[in-house]
Amino acid sequence: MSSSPQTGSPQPKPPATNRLGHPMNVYKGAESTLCAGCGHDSITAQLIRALWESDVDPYMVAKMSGIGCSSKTTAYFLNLSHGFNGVHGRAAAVATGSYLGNHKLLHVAVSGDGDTASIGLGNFLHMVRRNVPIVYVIENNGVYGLTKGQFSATADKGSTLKRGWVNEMEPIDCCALAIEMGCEYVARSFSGDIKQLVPLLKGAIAHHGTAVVDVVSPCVTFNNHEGSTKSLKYARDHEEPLHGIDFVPYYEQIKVDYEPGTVQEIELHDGSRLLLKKLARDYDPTNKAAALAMLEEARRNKLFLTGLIYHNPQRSPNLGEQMNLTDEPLALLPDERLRPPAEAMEKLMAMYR
Ligand SMILES: Cc1ncc(C[n+]2csc(CCOP(=O)(O)OP(=O)(O)O)c2C)c(N)n1
Ligand code: SF4
Repeated sequence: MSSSPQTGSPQPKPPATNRLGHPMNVYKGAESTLCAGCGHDSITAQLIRALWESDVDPYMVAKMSGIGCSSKTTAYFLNLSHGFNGVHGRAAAVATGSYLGNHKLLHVAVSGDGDTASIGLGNFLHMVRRNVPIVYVIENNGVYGLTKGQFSATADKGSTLKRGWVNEMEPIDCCALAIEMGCEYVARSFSGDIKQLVPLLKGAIAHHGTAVVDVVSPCVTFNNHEGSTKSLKYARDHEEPLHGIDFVPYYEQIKVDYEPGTVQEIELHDGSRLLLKKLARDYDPTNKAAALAMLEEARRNKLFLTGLIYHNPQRSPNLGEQMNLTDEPLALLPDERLRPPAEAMEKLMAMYR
């Protein structure tokens, strides 16, 4: 006897899919092991959304990173993609090499501010100068998170560490540097600003050359002051361990939603304050000199300017175009097409005899 169709109970809605027919969870990765409340996790969530909404084929992505809490995040999105963790500061270099091997892949590099602005600065600048097509995300928390909070080169002058040390040095502004080096897509945002970050990432994904997205991303370990009952030390001294794992206090992620052209003050987990200024709707991002002047003015007023800071709609050739790369990726060419024939080698050698 056939069972009659059930009536009355609503059918569960199938998950929304993108143009490739994938639900968003196809773009997810492993469970994050970062501290609860870390800004980097918000950026991962926005990257997942931006890749999904951009209909990116997950099998055609290469995720590159160095070493650091930020660099760990490539494991937390796009399970189905290619990925490589390089040495600290070398995301730009390994992504450049990977791009030359297979320029059909979308290259996404995730880096920290220590990674990019200190040890990896030279690599970063040369990636930009060569206009390597890479979505380069800087998860900028002003500290070396993974190695327990030393100042990074983007830390503001006058900011203090948990133990009271004051940063006496001027910060490096990765956006200004990128514009100086010829980058044609430069944006800055805040990790908790979903409305702003997703479209900026989508723009970066669609860009044909290097796209730098510098995202201010709070590190909750700022809150680990001696004497605080939320500190790691306090927790270690007072916890009754159930498992042999580190205790990291739980914090809420900081979320913001504010209008273009306005300033938003944010209190970070350690009680310090950050002033974000969103570029006005009528801001023209195509004027390079004005973009640099705007960044300088923001720096003088201790503001973080957010939005699409610079975009050159007249695109310059990217690295692949400059090098006349074959349409077929080098990685897929058979040996006989990759190796120069014996006569060509002989001719070349003859030139040096
Ligand atoms: C060549 C090299 N130098 C130094 C280190 C030690 N190290 C690992 S992560 C890190 C800093 C990470 O800071 P950042 O790039 O700002 O990322 P975050 O952890 O704050 O996300 C350092 C110095 C290393 N692993 N390799
Ligand atoms: S140490 Fe800081 S940067 Fe690293 S996971 Fe924790 S909150 Fe995030």
